Amino acid sequence: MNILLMSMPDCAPHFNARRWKSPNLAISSIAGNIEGHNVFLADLILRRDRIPETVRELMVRYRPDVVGLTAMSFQFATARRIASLIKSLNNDIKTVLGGYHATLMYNEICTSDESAPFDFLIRGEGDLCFNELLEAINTRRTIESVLGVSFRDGGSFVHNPARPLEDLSKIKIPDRSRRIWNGYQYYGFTLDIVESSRGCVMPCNFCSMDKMYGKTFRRFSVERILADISNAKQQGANFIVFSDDNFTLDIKGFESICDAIVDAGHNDIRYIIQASSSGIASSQTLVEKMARAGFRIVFLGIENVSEENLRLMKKGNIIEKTKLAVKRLHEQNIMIVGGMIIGNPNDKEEDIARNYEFFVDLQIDFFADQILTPYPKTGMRDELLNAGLITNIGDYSRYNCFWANIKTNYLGPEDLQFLRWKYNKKYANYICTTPAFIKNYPLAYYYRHYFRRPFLRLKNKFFGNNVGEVELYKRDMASAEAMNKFF
Ligand code: B12
Repeated sequence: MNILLMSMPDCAPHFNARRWKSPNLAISSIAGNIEGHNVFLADLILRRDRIPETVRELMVRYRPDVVGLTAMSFQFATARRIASLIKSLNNDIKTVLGGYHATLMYNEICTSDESAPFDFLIRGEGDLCFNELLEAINTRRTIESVLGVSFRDGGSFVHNPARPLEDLSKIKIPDRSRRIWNGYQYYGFTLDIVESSRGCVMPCNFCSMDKMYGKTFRRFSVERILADISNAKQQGANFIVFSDDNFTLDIKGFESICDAIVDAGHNDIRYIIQASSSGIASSQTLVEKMARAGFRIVFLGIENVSEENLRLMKKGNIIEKTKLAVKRLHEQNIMIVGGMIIGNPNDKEEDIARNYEFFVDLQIDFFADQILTPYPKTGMRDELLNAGLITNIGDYSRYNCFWANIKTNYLGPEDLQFLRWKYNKKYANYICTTPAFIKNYPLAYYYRHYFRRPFLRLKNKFFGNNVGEVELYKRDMASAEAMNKFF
């Protein structure tokens, strides 16, 4: 059979869709584990400007018998539109939805019109499950025997029992050679994704991960991780994002990976990881090894400067650990993307401002300033629902941490939206001026500081149509609103 796997084109507005074009690891991993079929991978982020036309062309060119779609919650509406388009072109093509939204919301999807364009949903890990589903479609086994699948039976869906977590040693490395387009990038580098582990045991209640893996942690073997890096490099990658939710859950394991990367000579490229402040703060040796292995950017879950807010997120008081983690990373010239969550129940404007000031005091290199989002099935959603603080309950297309879907006890959703914009703008000129940034990217710094910014200032002075703050805000929101309109 011909199998086409697609990831969605939707991009969160605070991601620069022109500079950050990431392949999707889920579909590459599933492709690596399909046996005996022709597989094609389409990351639609690479064709954002002409989605309906592209989908039509894909149907003609690859003639798929089965199409698999992956979607996070904010991408689900697009996945439905694309699946509907496919069905309208050829109703015999089988459509399969997988990923976080399908896993968390299968019951709600399957008991509403939202399921109309889908034949199957896969809940949980799909690497081996999808291949079993293909066997069932080919009548080599019964559909009832495929754990983790929901399928149509007459007018309604049947949900097979949940699939136990996979034995990671059985999952082959992703097949990146099946990608049909080039152009993956991160600010001029060629980007790819590799995973070293699955799962997280931390208690943070805003995160969806434990609904995929439970509170568990499994590591791939070092040999498999090296083979995966090597494969990504062969496909041209020179910047790799590790998909692990928290790289520092197993410090000794992480140190071994750093050593193995150096021994294998894979420290000739750059790596980005996500990590917790507590993990990074716990070992000086680890941070030194990370620097040697090529780890250049750490997405650090700082989240907030307020002890009360950290407690509500079930993070514990990590402020001192954050300071130590930042110091250690910067000593090694590793840059930090600081995760910041604003819009906690008791936030006023001054609390939001304090977070930005805290980030500047710490010389955090890039801000990932996000509005608290009540993701489906999270503990945080239940708490906010009970407190009557969720203002958008059902339109998940806005659940990407950019849009305010909540209010606080003092600020409405419009206030929150505006304040995020206001403080993000206030510090826009600070970004890319930190010592770690200058050491990593001196040319980019000098270009921006001595050429681009003065040029833009002059351009604004002579040709800018001097609009006020409110007008500027409205323009920015309108362009964010338009970003994911594909149909
Ligand atoms: C890496 C990552 C990113 C990367 C890259 C994303 C990409 N292009 O793939 C970056 C940093 C860009 C990113 C950004 C965001 N992310 Co993110 N991300 C992750 C992370 C850490 C790993 C995803 C991954 O690659 N896992 C490895 C693969 C193999 O696993 P998988 O994707 O789960 O796929 C498996 C199954 O889900 C299933 N499956 C998935 N799809 C399909 C499809 C089919 C057909 C089948 C059969 C099976 C199947 O099978 C796969 C193999 O087992 C997850 C958390 C986590 N650890 O899972 C969050 C996560 C997916 N992200 C999340 C979010 C919210 C975002 C942002 C919106 C956050 C933000 N505002 O900044 C942005 C949006 C980005 C955008 N597109 O604009 C949420 C999604 C929650 C939800 N309910 O939708 C997660 C779960 C994190 C969380 N805290 O809860 N992310």
